[in-house]
Amino acid sequence: KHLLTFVTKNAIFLDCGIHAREWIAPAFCQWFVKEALSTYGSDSQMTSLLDQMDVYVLPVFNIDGYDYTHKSNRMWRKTRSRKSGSSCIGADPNRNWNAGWCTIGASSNPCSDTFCGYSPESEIEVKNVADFIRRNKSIIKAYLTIHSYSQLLLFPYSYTFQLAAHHSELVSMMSGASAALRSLYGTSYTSGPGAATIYPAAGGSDDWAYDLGVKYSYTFELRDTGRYGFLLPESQIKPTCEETMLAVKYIAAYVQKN
Ligand code: ING
Ligand code: ZN
Repeated sequence: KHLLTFVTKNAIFLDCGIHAREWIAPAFCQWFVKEALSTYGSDSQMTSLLDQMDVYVLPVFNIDGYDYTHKSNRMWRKTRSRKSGSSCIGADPNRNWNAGWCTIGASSNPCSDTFCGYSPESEIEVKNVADFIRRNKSIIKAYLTIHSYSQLLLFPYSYTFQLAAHHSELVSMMSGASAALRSLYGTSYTSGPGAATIYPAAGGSDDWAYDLGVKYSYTFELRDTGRYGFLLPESQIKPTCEETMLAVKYIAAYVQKN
C-alpha cells in the first residue's frame, strides 16, 4: 500500500522593487536566488534552510514602473496604472495596502508620488501579491520587502506610532540582523518601527502582512545614506548584496528555529 504524504513547507516571502527607481532592490533578489542555488549543498545554513523551508522570491514587484525607469524617467517611483478622468499615472504600491490605508503619510492626489490609489489593492501588483499571501498565510512565517535607500531595517508599525505586539522580539531580532550585516564591510544600519524611524506612512506592505498574522515582517532600506541615493554606483552592487545576504540569512535562521 502506498501512502503519499504531501508536506507543505513553511515559507519566507521575499519581494524586491516595489518602487521603480530603487534599482539595488531587484539586484538583491537576483543575488539571493543565485546564492541560494549555488550554495545549496555546500553552505550548511543554506542547505538546512532550503531543506526545511521554501523561499518565494518576487524579483521585480513593480515591473512596469521598473521598465519605465529604464526607458523614460529614472526617478519614477509608482506603478504605471491609468484611470480615465486623471492625466496623472500610477499609485504608490507601498501606500496601497489595506493597513490604515491613506490615513497618514500618503496622498489622495493622483499626481502625488505617494498617491495611495483609488482604493486599497487598486493596483494589480498589490492585489495579486496580497491574494498570494492571504492564500498561503498558514505557511508564510516571514515577509521581507527590499527598498532603498537609507540603510534601515524597519518593522511595524508605519501607519501608527503604537508599538507592535511583538515589539521587543522584533527589536532584538533586528539588532542581530544589523550586526550580521555590519560584520562584512562595517556598513551601519539603524532599525526600529517605521513610523518612528523613517516617517509615519500608511498602506505599507510590511504593516499589512504583520496585521494578517505574519509575525516577522520587515522592510529593508539598502545603501546608501544619500550620497548617491537611488543612483547607487555599479561598484556598490556586489558588496551591498553580499552584506544584505548576511542579514537575510540571520533572519531566515531565526525564523527556521522559531
Ligand atoms: N521607503 C518606504 C516608503 O514606502 C516605508 C518606507 C516602509 C513606508 C514601510 C511604509 C512602510 O516610503 C522607501 N524608500 O520607499
Ligand atoms: Zn521604496
